[in-house]
Amino acid sequence: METDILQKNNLLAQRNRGWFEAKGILALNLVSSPGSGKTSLLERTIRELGGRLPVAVIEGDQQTMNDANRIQQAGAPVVQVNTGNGCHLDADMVHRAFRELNPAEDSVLMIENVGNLVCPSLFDLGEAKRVVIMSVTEGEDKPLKYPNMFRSADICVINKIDLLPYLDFDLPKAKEYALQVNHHLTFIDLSVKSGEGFENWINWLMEQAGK
Ligand SMILES: Nc1nc2c(ncn2[C@@H]2O[C@H](COP(=O)(O)OP(=O)(O)O)[C@@H](O)[C@H]2O)c(=O)[nH]1
Ligand SMILES: [Mg+2]
Repeated sequence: METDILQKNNLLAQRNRGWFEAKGILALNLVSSPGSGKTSLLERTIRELGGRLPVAVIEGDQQTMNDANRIQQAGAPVVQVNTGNGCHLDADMVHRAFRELNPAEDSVLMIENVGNLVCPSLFDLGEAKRVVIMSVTEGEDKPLKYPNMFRSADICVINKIDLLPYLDFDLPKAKEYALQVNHHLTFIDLSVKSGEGFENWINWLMEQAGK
């Protein structure tokens, strides 16, 4: 039964990928533990990109409209998906949210997945790139504990580096562990709060969008 669900999801994800490509939309799937800073990263990205690159957002959470409200305040169109008991977004939810959102051609579609490092790793949403966000308050061993998530990601953002002076977090070790499970992974260290390293994220986004 699990394989059936995943196979069906993969087909729908491929269909999403076709829709995104047809409209020239760069779709990114943001995955992380709760609280690592996904919504904060999106808020600052929307503000910093300004008119350079339109951003639309699909927000996934089990409950509440909180993140959608934050994104709306930041100035981007957003659709909130509540998954109830579900611990991840799937391709069909994204398809329906995408139709409602109807993002502009040549824009970026940010999909904030439900916060946890387990279920979202199994479900392709049709994204071009999967971004795993880790924050320095989480401990450096998370890639070893949740290898599927780090294996399925294309890039790893390490957030909250403003807190490094107050913690024992070993940044090189965290990267070494992540590379053990996925040797293709690349890293962007940044602080959404202070802005340190943020230009590397913006540059990566522009490059992915072909700008
Ligand atoms: N110190 C610090 N706190 C941050 C940073 N980025 C996010 N936060 C805080 O982390 C908490 C969780 O952020 P949020 O964006 O809601 O995380 P999400 O659950 O992954 O969407 C909030 O209190 C943010 O203000 C950062 O770079 N540095
Ligand atoms: Mg959030």
